[in-house]
Amino acid sequence: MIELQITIKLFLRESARLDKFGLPFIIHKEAMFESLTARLQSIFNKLRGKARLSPQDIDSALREVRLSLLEADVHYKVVKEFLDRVRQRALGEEVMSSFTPAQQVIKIVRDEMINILGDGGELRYASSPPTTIMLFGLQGGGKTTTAGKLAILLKKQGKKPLLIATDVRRPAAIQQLQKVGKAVGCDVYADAGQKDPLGIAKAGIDFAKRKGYDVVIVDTQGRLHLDDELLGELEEMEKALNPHNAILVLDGMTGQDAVNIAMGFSKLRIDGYILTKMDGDARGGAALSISFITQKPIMFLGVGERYDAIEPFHPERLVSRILGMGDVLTLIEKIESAMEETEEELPTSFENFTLNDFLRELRRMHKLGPLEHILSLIPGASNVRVGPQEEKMLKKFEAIVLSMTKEERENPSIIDGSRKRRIAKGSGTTVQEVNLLLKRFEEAKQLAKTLSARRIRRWP
Ligand SMILES: Nc1nc2c(ncn2[C@@H]2O[C@H](COP(=O)(O)OP(=O)(O)O)[C@@H](O)[C@H]2O)c(=O)[nH]1
Ligand SMILES: [Mg+2]
Repeated sequence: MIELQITIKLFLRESARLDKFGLPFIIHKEAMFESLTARLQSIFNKLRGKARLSPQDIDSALREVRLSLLEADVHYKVVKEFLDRVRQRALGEEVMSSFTPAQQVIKIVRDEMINILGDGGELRYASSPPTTIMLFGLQGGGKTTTAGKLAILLKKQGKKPLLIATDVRRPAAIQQLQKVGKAVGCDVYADAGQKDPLGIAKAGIDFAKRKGYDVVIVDTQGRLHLDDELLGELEEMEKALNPHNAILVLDGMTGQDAVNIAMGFSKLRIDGYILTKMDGDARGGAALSISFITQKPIMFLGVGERYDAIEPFHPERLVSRILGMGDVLTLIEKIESAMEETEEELPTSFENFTLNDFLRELRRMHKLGPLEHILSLIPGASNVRVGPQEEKMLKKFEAIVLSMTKEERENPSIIDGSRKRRIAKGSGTTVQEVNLLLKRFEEAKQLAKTLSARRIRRWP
């Protein structure tokens, strides 16, 4: 319990500081589900203004929710089912008699969105290795990239994966997979002389057995459009190999098209989906529709071009992001894992926030990864972005604090003009930058205190 409180405090402090540091530098840019999130937030804000909600209030709010979902390219069947469920519960006793009706409605919307998204799917492992994973999908959907991402995930779990290149039709495809393999440190099985994808896959699996690989990831060929020939070939491979995981990789930016493509692949045994490009301007339609329509789980989300940009699919987290609540759990997890690495004493109070705390926080932030990714996880900051300029500034801040003496860090008020010049010189910065850091530090200190109260109250 105490640990949890500390973690939450840390989170609040991280948010506080990021709010303060991030904002002066931020450039607005489209983030995951930005427009859907903005629409829903404005609908909820209208509801929040009312002490009591009438059935008319709820109906008109739900009409707006309906429009925003359709605009986000959510399948109409899903929209209808979702709204039916929300309406039924929202018109029930629990909301009408509540003292916080808007929050009740939001909670219902949240619950039902999670229901619609279904449970996330997980990889199935073979009792005797190698486990086989086949990635299917149209060309450009992200199969090859995702193969590399999965290899990284598996390696992190202590597994030894092997990538198998079976896309023989496109000449550059094998080289592309080899490049990916190199980038993620995973061996690639390929045979440029072979023209039969099934033959290559079988030989690759044999190779994996002989050489002690635990998992093989088969990258298959795709085309720009679904056709019977492609489907026929892939179906033959899928039947012959009977993989432990048959995964369809879908471009999340294509909205309802992704659902149509999934239905097009229904001749194959598909166990689940990976939605890629969820970092861009994905409107959310694919994610919100596909499991409900096809009754198959989403397993992972691809959230960037880098090979570490993949996340296991957690419906409740995605919903929190869609509703603009930020992805608190993901952030807390990240902070916790950064903490484990630092083994530093836990700061437990907002009261004595010194430059030493500040330094530790700066370092922790570097460990957390690119700032813009962290920002996207924070409630209210989900549509802000930070560029390399700002990252550089944070590094400078770190250098400045490092150039201070112990006394100066504990009591910044003693830092006068000559001390500032010394610090600037020592850290390779300017006096103006030292001043900026001190100003930011004061602001962060103030904000950490006030925000700790505000954020707790923000959501039910
Ligand atoms: N932004 C973003 N780009 C991605 C993601 N996954 C794949 N891509 C990009 O999509 C393009 C096509 O990917 P590729 O793996 O070659 O697709 P394939 O034809 O299905 O093998 C490449 O430019 C990738 O960098 C993702 O999650 N986010
Ligand atoms: Mg490919």
